[in-house]
Amino acid sequence: MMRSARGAWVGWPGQPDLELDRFEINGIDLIPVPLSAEEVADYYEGFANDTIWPLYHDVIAPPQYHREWWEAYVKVNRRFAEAAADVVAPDGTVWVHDYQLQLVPQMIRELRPDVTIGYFHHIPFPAHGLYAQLPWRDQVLKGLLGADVIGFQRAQDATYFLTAVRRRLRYEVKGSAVAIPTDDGRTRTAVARAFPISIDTAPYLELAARPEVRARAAEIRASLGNPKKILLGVDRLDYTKGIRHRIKAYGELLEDGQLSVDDVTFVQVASPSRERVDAYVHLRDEIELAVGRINGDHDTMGHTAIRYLHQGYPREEMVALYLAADVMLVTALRDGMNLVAKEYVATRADNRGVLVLSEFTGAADELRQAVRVNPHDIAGLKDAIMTAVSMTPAEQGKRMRSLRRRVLENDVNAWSSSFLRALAEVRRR
Ligand code: GDG
Repeated sequence: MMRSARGAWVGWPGQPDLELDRFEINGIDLIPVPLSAEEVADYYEGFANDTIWPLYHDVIAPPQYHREWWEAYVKVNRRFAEAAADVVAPDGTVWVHDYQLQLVPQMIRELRPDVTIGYFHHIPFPAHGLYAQLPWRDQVLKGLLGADVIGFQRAQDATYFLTAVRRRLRYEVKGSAVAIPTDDGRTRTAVARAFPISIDTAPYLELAARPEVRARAAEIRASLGNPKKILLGVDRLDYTKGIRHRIKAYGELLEDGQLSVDDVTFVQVASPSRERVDAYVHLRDEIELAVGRINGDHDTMGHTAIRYLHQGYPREEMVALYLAADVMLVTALRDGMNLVAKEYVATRADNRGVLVLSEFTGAADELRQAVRVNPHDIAGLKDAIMTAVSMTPAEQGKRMRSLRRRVLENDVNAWSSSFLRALAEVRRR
């Protein structure tokens, strides 16, 4: 999309204290914005990942509020806004992404009143009772309202945002439109609504059809001892993903004798994430203790209960895992969308396999034919796992066909086109 729009990509190069000149790659202009090691600690690991992330995910972990983190957030947001304002064409369009940059829309508007500004929020927006905790709640709302279109994953997120706007700022809200008073005594309109994100389906379809990827899936099954059923979880190692709840439910099923390691193996890929944030260090310890206990209690010489992989893999391997899995477990306690659910569905061209999906994911709004779960309800989660493990091929096929139709029709191209269409409509007004 960036290439066809001949756009420039403004972003952090991913290493502290790395100053790079702008450069071009694959026909895209890249504009690096540097961060010092201290800014990575205060702005990124601090305010973005230890204040906003837990607050916006229903305070599953306690958010930390520190004034110096906020100051770093303002400073870095300004740096991004200036970089974007510098490169955007006259009357051009800027599309700002995600919770690390919530002040950028307003900052760009001040620098470049000629441009059209979109913002997309990849994570949930919290209910007002939680949002109100944020010491800088009004500043963040005003930052976001600098955009002409503010996109969320779910209708619920947009509703929570609009409620916060009405209650905190007392701006008039009609449907999805907010009337924002301007300095010259007039009003400007911003639109806030849902644009559920999706995946680029083409590479998943292509990889899933490749003979060597299919052979790798068979090899994975064989290396696990050809169990009757393979359960799979794929997540960044994050407390929002409900990995502990999933492991607990599975461990109890082994304990109760409803499942046996002779028939079933659970593969959990937990890719390393935010390893310098305390909450993530504790989570890793908890999960590894639970996995060690369950494996210690249930493994045999030939079969393992949980094959736990704290590693990242190339996409080919992920697709082979999706193809090898009879049941995909997505049990997030809160998740903006959850792309893993959509990737699993996209790869299942044989219309086999069962998706167990938490109702607290954005994906649950669309993927109605999944086995729905409330991951906090361990008994319900156990029932859902048993339903999935014992589902007939005919029932799997019926559900998977409907899930696939949905994902293949609403892919990431449909998502970006609909967002950009909404922005173009604002511009015409
Ligand atoms: C945020 C929101 C929203 C994971 N491990 C490996 C790997 N992955 C890939 C998955 C998937 C992606 O990372 C994770 O996306 P999710 O959507 O599941 O979750 P977040 O990272 O939390 O993303 C989320 C998303 O933004 C988009 O708006 O859906 O709610 O939290 O694509 O496949 N990929 C490879 N190796 C790994 O080990 N190659």
